[in-house]
Amino acid sequence: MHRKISLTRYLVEKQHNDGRIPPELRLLLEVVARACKRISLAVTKGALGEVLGSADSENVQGEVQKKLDIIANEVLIEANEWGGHLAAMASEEMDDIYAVPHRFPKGEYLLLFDPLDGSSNIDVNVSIGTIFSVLRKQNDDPQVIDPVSAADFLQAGKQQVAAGYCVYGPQTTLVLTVGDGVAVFTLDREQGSFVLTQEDLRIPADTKEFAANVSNMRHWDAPMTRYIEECLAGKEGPRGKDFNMRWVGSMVADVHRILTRGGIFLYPWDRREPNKPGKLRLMYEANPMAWLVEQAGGAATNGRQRILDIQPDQLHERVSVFLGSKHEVERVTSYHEAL
Ligand code: P6P
Repeated sequence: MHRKISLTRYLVEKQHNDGRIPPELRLLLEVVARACKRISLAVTKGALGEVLGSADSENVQGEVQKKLDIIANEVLIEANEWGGHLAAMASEEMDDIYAVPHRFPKGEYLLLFDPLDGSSNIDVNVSIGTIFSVLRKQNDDPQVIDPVSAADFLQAGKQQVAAGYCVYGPQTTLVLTVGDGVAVFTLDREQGSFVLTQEDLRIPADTKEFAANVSNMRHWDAPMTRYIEECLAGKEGPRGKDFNMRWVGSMVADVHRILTRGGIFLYPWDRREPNKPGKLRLMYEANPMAWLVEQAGGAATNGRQRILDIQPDQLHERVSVFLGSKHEVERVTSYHEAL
């Protein structure tokens, strides 16, 4: 039975015992966790909190925003802007970056987030979540007074110093990595704190479970179609085993299942919008999830390249995502490379 300690103690130990994270990063992670607790409270109110439904506005992606999308975004901004640990923030819900206002102290970290991923599930009471990624501002020369810009965020995912998500499901669960494995914290609502419930998550290299929106099959290119058709062919087919399918339509919920019991998540390019490399966003969905999956022994590619090696050109750029059990990701990636 592993130790039951709070998130705060876990982070203090990472800071003092392992020298893994500096105090400002520990503060940042505690503030993000506190914001997730507030978002969880708003989410669980549902119709009683008058937080369901559309906000009658669109985000930078051209997607209709839900009221909770905007609430979650505001909670994260307000919780993090005054602490002195950040230079700026970037969000799926905001066109440009949010530089910490002059009235507040500045730090060296850059926080990126999808404040409420899977929001199409909000009104039907299916798990949703907050995804976050932390980078360090590169030119942190105190003499350099230049204002932070979107260009500071355009770093490959392998530059992340922390990444995680909070899934608002039957439990509210925070999953985090600072580069030495993946830890899971469950919210104890009576204490009001996140408690460590799993350490060193490991994803099995093999799986019989895939997560894809198969209704898009006619729009896929050949390697993706081949991979899924082979899974559907089951034990009579080339894979020689039957597969199961799970698709929540909420990346946080699908990735949490894969981190917990294995599987492969696939969201490829498709010909509905051929100019977009995929649906999911690189900086605040694919990168944090890819790092978590790799830290748990899995793999994450865009079909041809390790996601964490991709050098971003734009803050909101999209990417194809294949992540989860290592051997399956390697297989579907090899099908793309064979093209
Ligand atoms: P589709 C949610 O909108 C999201 O960005 C991810 O959380 C999820 O995995 C995906 O889109 C679902 O996409 O096309 O199946 O609705």
